[in-house]
Amino acid sequence: MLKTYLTLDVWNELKDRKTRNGVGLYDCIRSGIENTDSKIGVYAGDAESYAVFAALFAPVIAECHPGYREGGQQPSDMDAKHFRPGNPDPDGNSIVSVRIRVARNICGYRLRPTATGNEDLEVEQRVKSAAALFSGDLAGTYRPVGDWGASPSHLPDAEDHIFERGDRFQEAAGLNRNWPGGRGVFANKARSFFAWVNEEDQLRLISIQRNADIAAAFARLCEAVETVERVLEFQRSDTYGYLSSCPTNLGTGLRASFHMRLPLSGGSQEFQNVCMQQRLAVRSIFGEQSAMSGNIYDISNKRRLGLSEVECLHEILEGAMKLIDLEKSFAARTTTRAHLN
Ligand code: DAR
Repeated sequence: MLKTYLTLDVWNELKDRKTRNGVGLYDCIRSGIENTDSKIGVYAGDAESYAVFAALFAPVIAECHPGYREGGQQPSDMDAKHFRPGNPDPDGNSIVSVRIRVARNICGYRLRPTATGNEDLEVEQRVKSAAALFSGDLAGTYRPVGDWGASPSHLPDAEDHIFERGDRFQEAAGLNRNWPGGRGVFANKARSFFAWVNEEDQLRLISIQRNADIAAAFARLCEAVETVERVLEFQRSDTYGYLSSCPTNLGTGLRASFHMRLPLSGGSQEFQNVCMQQRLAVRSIFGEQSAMSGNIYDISNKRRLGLSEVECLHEILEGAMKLIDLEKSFAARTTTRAHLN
């Protein structure tokens, strides 16, 4: 997208601009300059970057969020009572787990790509204080990344518990500066809720169900957000909603992903058509930059801006149910062929 939208005119318009924090155009485009295979290639160095470098960010944002119209009021709905769906996978054959996360950044600090070491440490302390308010199912412990040590025996066993040093895209964006200072993970006792501190955003709140119960995952996440909002105020604008370093996470900052077992239809042209029509992103279950392997897919909502958190969940739910129907139709064809042979 950087190649497409950083035209010579846009470059000449933006190249000498700085935000009040001193963030320049290069701070925002370095990742895409150094990694020309980036899908996006840009990160915002601070909140003001979205306005100061709007000539570049606005078209990127429009492409990241299909159907988004610049200038609208971004809605927000983190009320779990507004999302009470039925079980999308009553047979229990397709959905292995569901994970919902929101990205948030605290007012008064730069975004992570240009954050100073002191800002990272201050954010870490503020989040730890907020995490001390978690009670009941959310109660747990915070562990700085530096504490994990090198030996795998120290690493927690839950796949979503840890985050590692950022990939080459994040490295070039400046997200690994002062690693591992100020980074850490809060986990509740049941390992169904995590708070990542100072990864790509200052805060990632993550709720997991190792089944298809997306309503339970969302209810837990809403409780966690309501708790931390007692002491933390998040960066938000009327048009772009909750601000994040990557334009893909503006608006709600919400990525809801199902890990789905689709042995027959997974990867087929019909599978790809449903994902396109339903605005679904498909990733490996081993991470965004990992290769696909096996027949379990990470299926998530592509749109995060221009609709509310509850609407994001309805969108991914509808998409997942269509993929389950497709898998069943493939199974029926297989059965029919078996009968005919
Ligand atoms: N790899 C970067 C980031 C794409 C969006 N994913 C995030 N933000 N984790 C790219 O521009 O391709």
